[in-house]
Amino acid sequence: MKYIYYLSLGSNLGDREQYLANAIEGLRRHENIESVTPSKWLETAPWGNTNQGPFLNGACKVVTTLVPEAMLQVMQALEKAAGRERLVHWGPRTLDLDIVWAEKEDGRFIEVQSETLTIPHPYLWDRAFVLVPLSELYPNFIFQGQAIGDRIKELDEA
Ligand code: PH2
Ligand code: MG
Ligand code: MG
Repeated sequence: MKYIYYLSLGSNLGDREQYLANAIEGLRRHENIESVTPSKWLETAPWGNTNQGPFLNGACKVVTTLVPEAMLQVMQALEKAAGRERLVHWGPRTLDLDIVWAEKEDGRFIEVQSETLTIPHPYLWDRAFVLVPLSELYPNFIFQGQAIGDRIKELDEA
């Protein structure tokens, strides 16, 4: 059974581009990860806690046999390798990797609700910095009956 994960990537400390590039390389090196397709990176203003520097954000599509909890562990190891320190909730970070959406290879979407993991990501539909790169990888994405392009326009006008 294969899984398709859509990840959001973000960095707003140090060499942001290098942290994102290393994360993509780290995913590609994993023996149980078959393919990794990154979006373009874009610079975004901080959302939520606005008292921090601008982010470099992007998304990537991952095809793998890893189950969600195993995928999360791989991502957390990469965050740790990037020197990620969890000091402030929504605070500055060298590397943040989040699973925002997941499907099985037959296209059925995956829901996870555990202590460590929530899929779909609870703020998926509220953050342009997630949706703009995601739309590049998944232009036909529809969530709660709404097309991703329409949602991006709506957020832009808000
Ligand atoms: N991540 C956050 C909080 N705020 N803002 C932007 N622009 N980009 C992020 O990746 C981001 C954020 C918490 O994960
Ligand atoms: Mg995050
Ligand atoms: Mg995170």
